Amino acid sequence: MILLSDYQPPDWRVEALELRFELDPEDTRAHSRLRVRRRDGSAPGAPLRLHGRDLQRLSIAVNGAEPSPGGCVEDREGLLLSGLPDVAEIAIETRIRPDANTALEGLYVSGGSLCTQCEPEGFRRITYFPDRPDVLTRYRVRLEADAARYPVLLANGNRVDAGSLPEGRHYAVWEDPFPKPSYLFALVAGDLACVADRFTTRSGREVALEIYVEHHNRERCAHALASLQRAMRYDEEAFGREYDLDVYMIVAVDDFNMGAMENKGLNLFNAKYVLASPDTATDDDYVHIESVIAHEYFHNWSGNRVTCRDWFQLSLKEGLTVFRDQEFTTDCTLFGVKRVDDVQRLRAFQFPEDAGPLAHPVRPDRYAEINNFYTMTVYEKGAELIRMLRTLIGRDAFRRGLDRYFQRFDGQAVTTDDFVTVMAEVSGRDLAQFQRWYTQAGTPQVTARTRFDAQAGVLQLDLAQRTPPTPGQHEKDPLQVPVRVALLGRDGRRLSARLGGAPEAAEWVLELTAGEQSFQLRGLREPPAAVSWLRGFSAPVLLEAGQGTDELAHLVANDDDAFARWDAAQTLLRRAVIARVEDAVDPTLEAALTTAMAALLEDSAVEPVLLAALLELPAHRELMESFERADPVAVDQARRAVEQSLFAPLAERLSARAPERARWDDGAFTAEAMGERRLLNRLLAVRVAAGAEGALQEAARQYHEARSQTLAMGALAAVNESAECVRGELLADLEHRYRHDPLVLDKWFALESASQVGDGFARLERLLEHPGFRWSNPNRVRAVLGPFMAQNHRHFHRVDGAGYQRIAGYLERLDALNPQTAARLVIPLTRWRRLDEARSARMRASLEELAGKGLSKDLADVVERGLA
Ligand code: B3K
Ligand code: ZN
Repeated sequence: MILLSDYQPPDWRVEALELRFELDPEDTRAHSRLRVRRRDGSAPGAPLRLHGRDLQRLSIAVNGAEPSPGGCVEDREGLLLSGLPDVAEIAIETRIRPDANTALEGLYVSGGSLCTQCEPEGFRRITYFPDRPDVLTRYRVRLEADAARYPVLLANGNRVDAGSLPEGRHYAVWEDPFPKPSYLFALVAGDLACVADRFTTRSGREVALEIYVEHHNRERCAHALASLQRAMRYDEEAFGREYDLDVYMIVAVDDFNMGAMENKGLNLFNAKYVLASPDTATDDDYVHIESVIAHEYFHNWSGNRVTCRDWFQLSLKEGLTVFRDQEFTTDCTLFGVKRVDDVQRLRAFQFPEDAGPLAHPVRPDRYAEINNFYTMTVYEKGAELIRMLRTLIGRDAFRRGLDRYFQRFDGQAVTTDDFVTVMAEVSGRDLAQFQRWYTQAGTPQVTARTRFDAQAGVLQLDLAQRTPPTPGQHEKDPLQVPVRVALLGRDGRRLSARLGGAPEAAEWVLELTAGEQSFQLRGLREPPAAVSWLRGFSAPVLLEAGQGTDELAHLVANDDDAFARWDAAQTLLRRAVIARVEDAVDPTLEAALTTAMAALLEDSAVEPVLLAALLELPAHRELMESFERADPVAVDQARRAVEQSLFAPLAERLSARAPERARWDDGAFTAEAMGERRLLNRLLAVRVAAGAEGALQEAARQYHEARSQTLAMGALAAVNESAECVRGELLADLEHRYRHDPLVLDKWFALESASQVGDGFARLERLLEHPGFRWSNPNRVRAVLGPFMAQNHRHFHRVDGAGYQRIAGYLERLDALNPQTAARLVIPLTRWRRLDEARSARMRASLEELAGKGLSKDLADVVERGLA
């Protein structure tokens, strides 16, 4: 177990690093030369730790001589060099086999290329080095390889030399002028097409932008390139951040453990987040590509120029960078609905994490395997903390704080405390209590009640907070929670009032800091018809305000805050599903919902994209969190039953509201067009779910006529739970048409695996035997196993536990190849506490069985915490 409290600064600095690679998939030689210097103030005689893993060491020399046996000791972590003078030059040669590397960490083979993934601890699989983020140094890298097989040779920084070598080989030399930690190192060798453009920074620096892909994909890079240019401009305008090298490169590979990696000047990307054309990528894919491209670009400052002192500080770069990419997508692409999308994701994924056995603080204080801490909590909840800081200190102070943070810590490896300290400094506010958000796990539960004194014109708001216990943290302290509120009058407009001594306003941020606290809004001339709580989702909490159906319906009809309006609808919908799960159908509530939905469908002022969100029921994963324990199949059925009962009476209105299909079927990447397509698909899905006449045929037509993949996929998603033969026909067509296109084929795999109709087990087996299935490709494995667990409730949650057993078996097999991906996919099996007793026992039994199998450290860590 690694503890934050054990942190010690490094005893040695690395002043410069030269690397020379003789690249070959079966036998790569890495020659490394480090100049090290004992750090002032380090313990006298402290040895130098070089991390190393699965390396074959061919030679080592200290100042030109072989070290004595006692001076160089090999242990589980790597090498320990002792008796060194205060300055030394260390030369090491290692041998590695990229083609045998299925973990996809370190140097490995994807397609015909050699590529690397070093964050967090992959560099130690390439060569011996102090592989920790607080050791920053300048890199000079020389790559040598066969010229025909690997015509493209890339590393970080600027290319300073290149040329040919005997025997058909060639070389390139790259220098990165910015000191960096080893996790940001990257190299690529391959036969790749380069799609290029330029960007001129605001100070006039010319930057070459280059995207490298397999030759047949060169036509699919335009969107990624344009996204990069938008992100670069936005970072200058919104955050004052400018790019700093002569070239910015992105390489797309098919085999990648996650989305992308922000290596300095040389990002590596899962091809899924680069390649797009309107017929092979949906609007959601376009939006994700744009946001991942932006995210990795934004890391150039929040992560690379200012990096993390240790991995406990991961959210320093990830929370801040997610916040930055969310802002970008809000301002440039999705506008009002982005917040709704993000909250939906947070509730469906982060809240369950925070409420389950894997809960951990945004800044964890211990870990067994750091790879398992790239979580929704560190990323998305981390971004919520940054957003709350901005809400609390105000936009201007926040922006000044960011400037000061980047300036003060440029070139350093720092902590989340350092970040918050700067924000406290610029705002003059005491943020000591706010720091608890970083150290305390669990989603706070906030309850809110109001009392109106008509005579005095005062509304009293009583708030209380409580954070439930999480593993290792039983007692919780109150947090500083910004609760943004407004009041709506009978006519649906906002009411003005005064909070404390502040001037009259129509929206307020209540700062809840105690366990229980009251606030007064004064000067109200009429009783509020509804309270609009937690506007813009001002804090990542579960808020329960005990509002009645009428009040919520009033918000659904009138609230001018998109999030709060949507949230009011979600609360009503959630209640309707919960009632059905508890066998207590609430006809009044369902009728009120139908009336509210009917009114929304008639209201032309509601933007299509928001309407699509308002018509959507809370996700199954989120609904499961409403119960101590629940039968997941029953929850799914109740959810479907509510959908049907709500929308069946609205069939005609739903068709009448549908945007004109031919007009929007062009794949244009504009907010307007994407909103219309989202609504089209949503209305189709709702009509199919409600069993509306002709809806299935309409879906088939939409699929066959679609020019944009958004509409084709919308049709497939709509029919995927239908037992009619149209489902099979459309899916067979998709598979046939795109059998040579891995990214589209992944979607076919995902649809097949998600569907609950027919024999899901037989289908799952066929998918695993499909000629296109490869255990070594994370995208494909995720496409098959992920949707089965997330959506195929009937099979995954079969009462006899057969679904759990199968998945556990597959994960054991996957673990032998790719521990990181296995450790991620096992998470649904850790949710046994939420299930009804029969299923709970069976899921737990599968997890226990898996625990006994000699697993990788990655998988064992999640399984053990899942059982604890
Ligand atoms: N920093 C990388 C994630 C690395 C994950 C390693 N298991 C991508 C990102 O967050 O931008
Ligand atoms: Zn990131």
